Amino acid sequence: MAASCVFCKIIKGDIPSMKVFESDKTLAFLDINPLAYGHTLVIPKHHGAKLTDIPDEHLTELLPVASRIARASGAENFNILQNNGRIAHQMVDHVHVHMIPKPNEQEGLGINWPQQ
Ligand code: D5M
Repeated sequence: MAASCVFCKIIKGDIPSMKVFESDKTLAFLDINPLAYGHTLVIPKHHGAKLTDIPDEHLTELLPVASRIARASGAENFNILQNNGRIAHQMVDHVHVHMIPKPNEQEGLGINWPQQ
């Protein structure tokens, strides 16, 4: 845990979030500034800024959880994105995997999220 980290505060419950999944080492919640409806972040509870800062055992659930969320939401088209460092557009210094649905215009949202 890092005292000043916004995602550590979400893990502790000090900042509210729309949680999608939680286990002992992983948390997923809706992105506060979504690029698409259902945009979700999957994070390790172990604090580290970049992927290379996190021990392997804390990374094992990230992609399976992102995959499960994409499947459960019904998103047929989606991007998985993980930024490291400012030049790579990382704004929050706690590792996070983005799951960003890509709605099919002809099918509306194409996903099954409840209204926020
Ligand atoms: O993406 C960082 C992402 O984190 C960006 O899409 C906004 C999101 N964010 C920032 N603060 C919050 C809170 N409090 N709740 C939910 N989502 C949040 P990056 O890859 O670092 O550019």
